[in-house]
Amino acid sequence: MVVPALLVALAACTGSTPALIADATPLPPAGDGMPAAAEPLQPGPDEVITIGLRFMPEDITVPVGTTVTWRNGEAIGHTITSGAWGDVNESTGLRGTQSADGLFDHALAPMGQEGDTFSFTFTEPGEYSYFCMPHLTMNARVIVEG
Ligand SMILES: [Cu+2]
Repeated sequence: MVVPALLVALAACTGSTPALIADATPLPPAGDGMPAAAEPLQPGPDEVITIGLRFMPEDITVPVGTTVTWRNGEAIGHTITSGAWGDVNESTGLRGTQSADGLFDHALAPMGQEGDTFSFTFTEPGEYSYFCMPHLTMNARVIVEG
């Protein structure tokens, strides 16, 4: 008596599963806490995207000889300016100091316009800090490994 009853219960449970799935509303894919976008921007290999007044990723590590490309992911201009930055406020993310060193300095056009990408080839190992001149939240590094 016990075994057939259990089989019936399992069958009923299994039988109801497709109906539950069919009734379920599809959930949006889990993100990083970013608002859902029609075309979510993800940096490709050796690529940095400017989005939300940040560089993404803020630290990128590449082998020596790599050409890194920056791509503007929003409708405002940025600069890719090499040089040291520091004294970043932990709560606001704003840097307190900056010092361009002239290795590269490019005005990145808004997304979709001519000049919305910039590439630079790193031929020496080292840590290369850079920032966006007008936006104090935009502070990042390229780490070049030999
Ligand atoms: Cu900027």
